[in-house]
Amino acid sequence: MNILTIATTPFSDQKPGTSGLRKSVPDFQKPHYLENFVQSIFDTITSGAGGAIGNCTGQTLVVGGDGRYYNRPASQIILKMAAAAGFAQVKIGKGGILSTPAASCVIRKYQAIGGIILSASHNPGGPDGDFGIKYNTGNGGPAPEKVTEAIYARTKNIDKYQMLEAADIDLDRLGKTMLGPMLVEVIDSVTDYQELMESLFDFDRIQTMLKGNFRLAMDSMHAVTGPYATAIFEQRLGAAKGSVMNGVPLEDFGKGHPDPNLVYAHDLVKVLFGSNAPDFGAASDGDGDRNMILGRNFFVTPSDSLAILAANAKLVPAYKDGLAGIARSMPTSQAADRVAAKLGIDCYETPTGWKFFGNLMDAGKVTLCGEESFGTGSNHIREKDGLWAVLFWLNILAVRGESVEQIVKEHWRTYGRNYYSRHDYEGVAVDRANDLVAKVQGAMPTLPGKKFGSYEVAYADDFSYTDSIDGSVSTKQGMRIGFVDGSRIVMRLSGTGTQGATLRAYFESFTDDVNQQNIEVQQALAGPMSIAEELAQIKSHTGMDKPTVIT
Ligand code: G16
Repeated sequence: MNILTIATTPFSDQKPGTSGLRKSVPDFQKPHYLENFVQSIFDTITSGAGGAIGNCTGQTLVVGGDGRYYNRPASQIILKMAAAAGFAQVKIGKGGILSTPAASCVIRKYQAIGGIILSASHNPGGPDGDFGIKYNTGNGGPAPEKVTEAIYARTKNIDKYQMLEAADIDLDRLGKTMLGPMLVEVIDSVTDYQELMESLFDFDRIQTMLKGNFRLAMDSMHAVTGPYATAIFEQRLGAAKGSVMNGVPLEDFGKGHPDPNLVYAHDLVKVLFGSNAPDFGAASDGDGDRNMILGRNFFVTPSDSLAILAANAKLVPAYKDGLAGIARSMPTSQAADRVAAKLGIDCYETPTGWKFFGNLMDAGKVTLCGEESFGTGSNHIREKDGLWAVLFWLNILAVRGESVEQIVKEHWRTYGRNYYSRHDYEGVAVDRANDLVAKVQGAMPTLPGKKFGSYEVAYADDFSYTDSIDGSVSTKQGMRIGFVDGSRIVMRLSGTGTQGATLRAYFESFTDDVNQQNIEVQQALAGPMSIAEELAQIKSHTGMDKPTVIT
């Protein structure tokens, strides 16, 4: 056994964003770039910095990725570095593939100390596309900020990394192999995850529905969920063959943009908004943690979806005894808060990023979590979970026997409707985006009490969050302007893009008047949108007349 020690110098741009380090593939292919970051993860684990575990020796690590371009070579590098770092065992998905929720499931099931997930989520892939890497801790969830900060600190002074000199492992053959002193087990990517899903939902009932007249279309967008969706929906639950669209994972996602929204999931949108549409449509993203839910000619906002799952949770076996609490990210609409209030449970508001839900779930404070960015999940794992959300909806539909649209509209009648939309301005020059933020931040102290037509500002602040479990404080998590009538504007810069800056502007208003619940969304939110333009001069700062994506 020969362990090579390789001298290196730091890269200055390895600060993890909202969800790990995301860069273009050519960035990751630079000599030492991936290795520096992986060694920084291992060094952080060993040093115990930021509350990390304190030891790699003898431990089990999980490795898996979304199958995008560079997943395979990166997996081989990580395996050899893990062997040099002293891990006793690595469990890796076949072909180096595990969806993000499956990786979380495997970490928890086999009590690994953590996992390395290779994904840039919904960002496009291919030789010129994006790649990403993140570290999840032993609870199966994304490393908390104090750990990612410790990893970043290490990347800034790293001077060497270690790697076992060995041949590549055959990642397509299931089973165990020794890599030097370390055991590598190539596991089926689907089995553990499917087993977990069967333990949560009423598969018999869903199967009866899917074998009947109910038609389903699931768009896997040529990304990681293809094999999972085919195994679960078509093979296990009896949906018609072909119900899973774009089900073959491709390294470049078929040149698509695997982001399940109304713009990028155009194949599915065409089917669900076309003639003879199926009863239910869903899409998931590059790494399988996001979901979009559609009914026949009907879009369910992710914020409404969270609220509806919460309101109907008792219909699902795993949640039949009720929920401990709900959590949503700050920009997510307040629809879930209304359900929580009615159920008499707490609703927590956290910054954007799934990592902020982990402590609340570990402490038993919340059962369901959700984000406006097409993420929904529960305490069954510590990641958001696209196919879980689809199964949750199918379970509700099977029990209630109503259409998606009927269920959503009935929800609005009961709880009121939170109109909601997000406008993204992608690829903005970074200094222009920072100017916009500075301008709004500067205006904020003058806003409370100010009137814009019929809208009066109730509060304006930059969101700051104190974790109620470990006391850690995260500041500057998004500018929010709340109005007396319950409407809100939120603006923040995305932490997941790789080119320039992405401005996200979120708009929300509320009505409990059933006669006002069917207005076109952009029209219903026109007031807050024009106030945002007045305050932030979005058009001139971004140089764009309209958003690049509206959801
Ligand atoms: C990641 C995070 C989510 C976050 C989303 C958008 O999702 O895990 O918590 O809501 O990014 O973040 P931002 O608005 O900063 O771009 P994913 O699916 O990309 O891992």
